[in-house]
Amino acid sequence: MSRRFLPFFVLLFLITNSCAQNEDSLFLRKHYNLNEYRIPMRDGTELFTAVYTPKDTSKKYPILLNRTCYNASSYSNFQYSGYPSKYLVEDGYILAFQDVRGRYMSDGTFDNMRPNIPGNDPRNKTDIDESSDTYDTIEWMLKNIEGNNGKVGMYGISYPGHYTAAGMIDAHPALKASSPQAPIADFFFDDFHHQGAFLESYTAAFAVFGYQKEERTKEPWYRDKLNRLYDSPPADAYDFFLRLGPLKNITQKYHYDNFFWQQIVDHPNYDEFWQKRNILPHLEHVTPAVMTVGGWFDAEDLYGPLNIYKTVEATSPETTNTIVMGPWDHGGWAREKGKTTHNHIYFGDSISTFFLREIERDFFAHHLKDKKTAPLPEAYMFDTGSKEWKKFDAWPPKEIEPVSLNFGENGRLSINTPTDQKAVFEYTSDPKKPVPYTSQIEGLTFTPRRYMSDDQREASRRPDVLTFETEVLTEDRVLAGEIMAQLKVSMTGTDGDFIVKLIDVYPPDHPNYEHNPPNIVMGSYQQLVRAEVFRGRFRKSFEKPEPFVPGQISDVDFRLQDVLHTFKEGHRIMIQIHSTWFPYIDRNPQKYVENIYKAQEEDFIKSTIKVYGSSSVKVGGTQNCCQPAPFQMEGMKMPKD
Ligand code: PG9
Repeated sequence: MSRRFLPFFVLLFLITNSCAQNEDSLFLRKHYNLNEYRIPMRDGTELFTAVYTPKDTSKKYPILLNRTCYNASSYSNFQYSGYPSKYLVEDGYILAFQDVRGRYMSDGTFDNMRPNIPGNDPRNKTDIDESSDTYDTIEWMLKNIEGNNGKVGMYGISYPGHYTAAGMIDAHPALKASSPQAPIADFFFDDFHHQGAFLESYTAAFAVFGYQKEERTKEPWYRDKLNRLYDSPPADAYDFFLRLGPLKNITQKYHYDNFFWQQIVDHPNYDEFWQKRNILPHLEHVTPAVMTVGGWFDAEDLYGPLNIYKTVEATSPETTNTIVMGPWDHGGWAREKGKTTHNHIYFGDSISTFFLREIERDFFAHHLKDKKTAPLPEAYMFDTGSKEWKKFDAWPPKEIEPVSLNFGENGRLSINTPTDQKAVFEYTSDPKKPVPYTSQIEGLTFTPRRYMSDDQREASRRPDVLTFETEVLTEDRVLAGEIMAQLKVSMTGTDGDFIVKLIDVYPPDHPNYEHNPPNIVMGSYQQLVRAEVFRGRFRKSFEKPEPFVPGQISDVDFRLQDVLHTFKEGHRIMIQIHSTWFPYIDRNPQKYVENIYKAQEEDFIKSTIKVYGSSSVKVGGTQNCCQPAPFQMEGMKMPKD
């Protein structure tokens, strides 16, 4: 399709899409009544809750509850954003939207990832947390909302996904179905940090979570703080953040009065502040049926959905527990774009509609309306290489063999065959010329997204990026499950980050996609399948960091998030290793300092890094070697009461 028509089709899509939403809003207004309540919690705090109830009072309906820090009022006065899905609205539910404590129209004080108070029975828990607020809300609604059938479901994407998971802890007996979608599990591994490294690309987002409101409001109270950055947003984030320099300058210039930023600065390690905000250790004896949903290209919360599913599987074997992972970015399944793409890659048509209509709709109808539906598989997973849905009776699947990817001279990557264990691969990492995280010039984002399937050719051509690739595959190779990087490294510096990437290298003659502009050449494209950063100081413990001894060989073992990807015949598998990934990740000074958030300009030094041939990347199945599963990891024990 020539670009000449593109604007017309874009306009047509926007018009039809808004008409569709107007149509759905009209449906909501025609078939639902709306009331707003202030629900008292056990400590007397009132939480604002907007509730739609079906006008047809001849039937009883389940309640679907969404608890959010992003303004329940935005779902009120019959505005319909397309979420929850129109299929749920058409099926008939009591739809409740609640501002969590301390946000918008609710009272109380906001706390990011409010720690769960472990242990006591929810009915007489005196301290409050998100679990007790959910329990009290459900108890109140069952008694005060006419026409409910005594069953409750919860759902939510991202932070609301976290609140859905929190509601599963010491759950109210009426809570029968929970769908945490792209849920945050632990802010030291989701969103703001990845494996101990800080996501500098999230700098602007702090404004949303770092100021207490002074009164009940339906408008964001932090807009002026957000505009400290957005008033004149940089067109090139790489240039902007490089010139901005060390993180201490963010404190001085932008977040000097932001309580959440100060907490991050004061807690650079995985100390009790973070441990007690990790939801995973509390997900025990879960009673509602659970369907966790995530996107393989979710740059914000990928750790969360995968590990909430695995934790429930480990702690609550008697619970119906399903995971759905599709070719989406953060929350991508909630909106139908027609052609499902991520950045330059095309995956198929109407994949979100398939999920909303065939999977999510049946999950809630089965557990809340006793509708007879085909049972969901344990794992409903989209293969991002073969571009098809696959069903497994376990995740990671037991029937797909893991592989060991081993490094050899001349950039050779071998599958399962050991290579030259004595080989040494070397690069010099310069924090003044960090490796860009994206091949595109990206401005200031709330959070970056497109990079998750981006082209890695520019990176692979840099001298500070080690690149290894297999021979051309003579048959399809499916990689499915967990990934563990096992690196043996030494350095001239005393600290360092390691980024490991798993990449699908397209054949030189691969055709371009019509949804891309002509300059996006898919021949020889190096599609990012999975990448993760690890801040080397945490190689022995996330709670107690340690410097490296220059020249001494150290083990750096860390997890990347799971994959399901068929590397097709004619493609190659590639691994890249480097030590900066900017400005997605902040720069490691490479000289060990107690707190990188307070590092000075002069602390940033070049470091020559050696990666030894005995390193490897294990892909597939369950990887328990070297590092236990997240909720079993040292430093993630249940916090002391
Ligand atoms: N998990 C998402 C997020 C949290 C904090 C900062 C930026 C993004 C979300 O709740 O949308």
